[in-house]
Amino acid sequence: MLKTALQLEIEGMRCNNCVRHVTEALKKVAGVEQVEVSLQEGRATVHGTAPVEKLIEAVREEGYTARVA
Ligand SMILES: [Cu+2]
Repeated sequence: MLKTALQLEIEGMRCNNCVRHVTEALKKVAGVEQVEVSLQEGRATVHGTAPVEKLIEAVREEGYTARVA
């Protein structure tokens, strides 16, 4: 069941490798059920129960900037 969908603005993604890094980082966060990342929109949609601070932290650790969209 998909409980909530959070939208994050991601800064710093330039190619599909960046998309993969961000996607994998988000998927590793406890409570995340599904992740969609759009390079064009610079945006990630995250489904699940993970707290937003953990998501932002995970993206930051990969070298990108995230904030709630
Ligand atoms: Cu890249």
